[in-house]
Amino acid sequence: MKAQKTHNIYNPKMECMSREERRKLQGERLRATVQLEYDNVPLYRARMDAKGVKPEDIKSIDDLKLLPFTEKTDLRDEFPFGLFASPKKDIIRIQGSSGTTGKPIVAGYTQNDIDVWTEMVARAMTAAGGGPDDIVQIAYGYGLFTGGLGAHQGAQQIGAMVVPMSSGNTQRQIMMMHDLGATMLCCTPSYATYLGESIREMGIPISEFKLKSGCFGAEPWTEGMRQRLEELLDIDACDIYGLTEIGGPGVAFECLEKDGMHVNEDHVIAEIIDPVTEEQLPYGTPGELVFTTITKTGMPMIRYRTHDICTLSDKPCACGRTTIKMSRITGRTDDMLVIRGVNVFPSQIESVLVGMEGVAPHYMLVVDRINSTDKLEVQVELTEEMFTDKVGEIEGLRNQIADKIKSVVGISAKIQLVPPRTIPRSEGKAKRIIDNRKL
Ligand code: DLL
Repeated sequence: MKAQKTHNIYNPKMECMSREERRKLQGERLRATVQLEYDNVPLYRARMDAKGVKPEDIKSIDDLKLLPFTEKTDLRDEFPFGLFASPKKDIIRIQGSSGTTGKPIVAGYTQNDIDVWTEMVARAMTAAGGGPDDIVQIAYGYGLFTGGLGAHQGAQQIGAMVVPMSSGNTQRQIMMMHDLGATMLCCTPSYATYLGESIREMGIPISEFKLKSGCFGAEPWTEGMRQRLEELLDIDACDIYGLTEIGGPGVAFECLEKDGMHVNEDHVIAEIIDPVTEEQLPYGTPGELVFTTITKTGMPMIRYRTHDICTLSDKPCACGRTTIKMSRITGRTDDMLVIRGVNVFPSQIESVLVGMEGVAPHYMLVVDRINSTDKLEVQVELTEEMFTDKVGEIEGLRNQIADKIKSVVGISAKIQLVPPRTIPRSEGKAKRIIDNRKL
């Protein structure tokens, strides 16, 4: 049963204000954020000083381009607390995601930040047709990953009945969804599709479920996947975007028009830049998405480079919200993979392999989507010695690599050990990823 196409709006004042009014608000909030960073975060002060910019130079959002960028590597270098702009006693939550080296990057949230984030998700759930009468099953992972707790807080905020399942345990997930009559589902689109396929395999008619819609994100997906998911579960599937560094899910979300994601612009400023020249690009031109938070106090971010590629649009939406919208993410400018919602960098795999006896530092990551579930295969080249003299040890080596990858990256991978010199060598940038998912 699909959601009724009503356009309920959680915070009409903020979501429907005139563009001019919002720009003014963004300018004021940006200025306050920059001051907070300059006064409290040595890295930002040093970067602004190096560019000759002072907080008082930021008078409106047109001055954003004067400010320095922030990268994921900055979070790693300043790990764990170097980018906090508030005293540690005011930080009430840590969330995290994978960094480039296997060490997680963490973000700290004050009570204010949790409130802001909660409202962003509440807006998303309302836009997907949610309200106090709903039973919301959360099948994003709970823990450092922002998906589970983020969706949980938002669902609670709209007064829904929350079912905090976390991810996995598919049979139990389906049983609860069925018996409790969950009306909304929140998880990655690939897991939702897998749930739909499993329901079919179990032979339970979809008419026995009460699901009507859901907020699906944390990984790239396509219109084709949306159609499949909507058919399988007989729901309206809305996209939801976010990242740990900026505040988790809810940074942008689709309404039931399903035509791009509304950016929560009273809390973040979105820009699209050319990833090479770093110049701002106009609406409609694809480029790298950059966010500046303007209401966070724990770990605000200035011009954070997401490396996600999309377009922005200021075309009006039939739902009545006046915010700009971002398109689906069509790719990334770096080599981060998102597999089953988990961020994976080839460098993490490399850190596991380098120095391990019996393997050469040549590897390839092959990603496939089988039965709607992402599968990672890591092909690893054996050394000549291992291949010819120590064949008996190969099975042990395979298990050792698999265990290490699981503990460093957080997901399991199939390990394929291949003979020496079989992984193609490159003369330029090494190609370490074969992504067969056709996203
Ligand atoms: O994935 C937050 C989230 C949780 C979003 C639940 C939506 C739902 P991270 O683990 O920090 O945070 O990963 C962020 O995931 O830079 C994108 O590359 C990718 N991503 C997130 N949402 C989407 C989406 C969460 N809707 C990284 N479409 C981001 C495509 C997405 N990619």
